[in-house]
Amino acid sequence: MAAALLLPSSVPLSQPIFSQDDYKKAAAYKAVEFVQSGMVLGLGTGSTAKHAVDRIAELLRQGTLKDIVGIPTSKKTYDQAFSLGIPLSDLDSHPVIDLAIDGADEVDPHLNLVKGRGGSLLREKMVECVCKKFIVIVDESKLVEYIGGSGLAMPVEVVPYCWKFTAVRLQNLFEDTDCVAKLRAVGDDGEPYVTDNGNYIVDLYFKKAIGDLKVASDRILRLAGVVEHGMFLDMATTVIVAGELGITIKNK
Ligand code: ABF
Repeated sequence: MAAALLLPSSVPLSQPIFSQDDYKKAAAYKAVEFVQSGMVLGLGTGSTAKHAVDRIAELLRQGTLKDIVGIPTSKKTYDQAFSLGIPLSDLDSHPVIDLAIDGADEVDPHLNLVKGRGGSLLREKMVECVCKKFIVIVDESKLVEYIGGSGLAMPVEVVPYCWKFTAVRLQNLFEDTDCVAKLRAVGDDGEPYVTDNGNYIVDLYFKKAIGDLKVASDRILRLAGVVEHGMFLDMATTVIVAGELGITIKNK
C-alpha cells in the first residue's frame, strides 16, 4: 500500500526546488517520525542514513526522544553517532532491534534491495535482519524495475585470500547475464577497498535480469570465500521514497 505526502510547497514551482540531498533528508526525517523513546535503533550508513542519525541526535538533545540505544552499521556511523552523543551498543548486548533506518542503492517493486555500494553491507545485514521494523529511506533515483536494473554494481564481500579465484567463480555463476566481476579499488594506485571487517568487495555488474533472486542469493552464499552479498531480500518492512511528487511510503 502506498501513501503520498507532499513535501513543503512554499517554494515557487518555477524555481529549482529540491536537490537530491533535500529528498534524502526529507525521507530520513519522515522515517525518524517512527522512532519512539526507549527503542533500540539500527543506525544505517550512507548519505541518506546520515540525515536520520543527525535528526535522532537532535531530538535526543531537545528531549523529545529519550532512552535510545543505537547500533551502528559501520565504523563511520559509529563515529558520527558517538560524536553527536547518541548512546551506542552492539548486537552482542542488544540482539533484538526495534527499528532500523537505512538507505539503499536499488529498491525493486517488491521492496527487495541492493545495498553495499557504500561498503557496509555485512554489518548492515547483520543488524537489519534482526530488527522488528526496517525502514529504508531513498530518493526516487533508487527505484528500479528489477534488481541490477540500474546497471550499477551488486556488491559481494569476500575474504582477501585468493579473491581473484572467488571473483571468477562469482562471474561464472551468472554467465547467462553476461556478468562482469570487478574488485572494488580505491585511490590512484588501485589498492583494494577494505571493509570494516578487513575483507574485499567484488562488484558484480549484470547486463540482464538475474531471474530468481532467492536462488541467486543461495548460489552466491554457497561459494567458499564469500562472506555476504548486497541483495537484501524480503527484509524491508517500509520504504520511504522522496522525490518530485513528494514523499511516498510503501509498506510490505
Ligand atoms: C547504505 O548507503 C548502503 O547500503 C548503500 O550502499 C548506501 C546508500 O547510500 P546513499 O544513501 O549515500 O545513497 O545505506
